[in-house]
Amino acid sequence: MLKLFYAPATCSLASHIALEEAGAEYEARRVDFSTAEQTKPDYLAVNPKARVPALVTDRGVITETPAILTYIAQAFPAAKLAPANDAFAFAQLQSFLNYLCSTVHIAHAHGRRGARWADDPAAHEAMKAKVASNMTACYELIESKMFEGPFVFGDSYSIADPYLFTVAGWIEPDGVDPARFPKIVDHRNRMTARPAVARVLAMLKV
Ligand SMILES: N[C@@H](CCC(=O)N[C@@H](CS)C(=O)NCC(=O)O)C(=O)O
Repeated sequence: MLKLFYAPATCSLASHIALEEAGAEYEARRVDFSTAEQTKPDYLAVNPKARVPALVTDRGVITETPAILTYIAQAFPAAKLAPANDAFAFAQLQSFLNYLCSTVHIAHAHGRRGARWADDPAAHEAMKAKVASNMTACYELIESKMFEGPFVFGDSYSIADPYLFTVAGWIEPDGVDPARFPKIVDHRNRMTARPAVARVLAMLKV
């Protein structure tokens, strides 16, 4: 059975929702950030990157949200979470996932994880000070150029949607004005009404 290593209020939410949407049988295993469990030998044996998510499959461990989401979509084709047999549409999907992973998530991380990039507390403050404006620029691009509606790729719900939902949860914590992004906020609200999303959110509250 698949096993997802996750932590609440992190990017692992996207993979968690995708597993539910796919109707996968999986075990969800919480990693306790309050004790820095992600840095302990037992977890490093699963994911030496010391991060969540990590998805354990019968063929090995998958890390990196875009890779996990794509695996879920391809392992459960009946759920139709990614375009099949359409190289361009699949590339567009990858482009969206990778933008969230490599640009938006990194801009967000500069607010809380500045120690990855600098030791100087003044540099941490300088990085924090840029988060709201950098994230605003990212959401502007998504809202105006990337999001088709009602889902990220028009009428087709895909693995891009739980990932956008996850990243849109950072709007307020990152000091971004949600009123500037009506499409993203509307998508976020509609996502919470999906049974798969509601199940995961209820499970995370326990
Ligand atoms: N590129 C990775 C990023 C994973 C990542 O940074 N996860 C964060 C939570 S959102 C984490 O585990 N942080 C733990 C830490 O920094 O100690 C992905 O997209 O899966």
